Amino acid sequence: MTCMGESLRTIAFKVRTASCGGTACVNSFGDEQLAVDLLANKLLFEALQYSHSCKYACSEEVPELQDMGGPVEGGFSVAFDPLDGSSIVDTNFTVGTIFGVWPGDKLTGVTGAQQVASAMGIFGPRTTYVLALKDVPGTHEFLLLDEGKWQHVKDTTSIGEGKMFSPGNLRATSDNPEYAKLIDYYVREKYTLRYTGGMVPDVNQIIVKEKGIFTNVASPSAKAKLRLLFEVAPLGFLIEKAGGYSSDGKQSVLDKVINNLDDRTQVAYGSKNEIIRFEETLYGSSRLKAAQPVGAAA
Ligand code: FDP
Repeated sequence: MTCMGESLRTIAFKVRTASCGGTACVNSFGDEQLAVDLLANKLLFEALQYSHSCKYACSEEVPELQDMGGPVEGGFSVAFDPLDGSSIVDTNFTVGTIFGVWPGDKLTGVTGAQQVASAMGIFGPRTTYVLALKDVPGTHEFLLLDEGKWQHVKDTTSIGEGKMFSPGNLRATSDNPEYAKLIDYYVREKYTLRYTGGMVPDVNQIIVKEKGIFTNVASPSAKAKLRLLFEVAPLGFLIEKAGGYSSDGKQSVLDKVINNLDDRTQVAYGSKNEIIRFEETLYGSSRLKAAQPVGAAA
């Protein structure tokens, strides 16, 4: 985690100083450089090799297991999305790195619940490192200080109720009537819309504000695009360690077996009642029990 933190510092600097168009970045001399997502990818692989405790690593950019030289016994394997939201780098929105850590040498045939740690590096006006460790309660936020140190600034141990929504893949409402009903419910009930289109800031706000719901639902014409291994499971671990809930519509995303490195899924993260409403509205019932009935969207 320390080595990953080192590369997050460098990535933050690059994100801040690279002048990026949609597909290419240039430095201050006008030379074309590696796009920041590819640079982040390279830095993170280097950090994992340097850590001497990583056996395999793979990333959304290089979705095949790469041997990092660490031990299987007592070592870890890491999956990461080097720069999520690369399509909003040019607009200067917040982007971030996501990674999940599994014990040993397996990243398939495992579930998100088997992670020993997960984290996001968040590159916005401030740089933060938000992480959760299996044996430590809560999800923890560290702020990057000017002198280069990480300062612990917040821990989140519960996600309460509050009307804030982040509706991803909204185009799916055109041919998924249940998703359309859910969105209508949020609008009718005067929820506050907070959506950037970057999964890292959109999920981080639930942890920081300790309320809300993030949805990314599929339909026949707008298929699920979020990857279980690189994005959904690590963020699910952060949300559940923070006292929140996750769902693919029927079960926690942490209980889904990762069969292929490229598996995709729909997902929701949020408070308990929001996840109950999400499951009831999409599939008619929820595995979770609320203290009081929350009611599906009519
Ligand atoms: P992007 O395509 O910009 O990389 O991971 C994919 C992702 O961004 C997420 O960060 C984001 O939540 C989602 O796609 C946005 O999808 P929609 O535009 O369909 O809402």
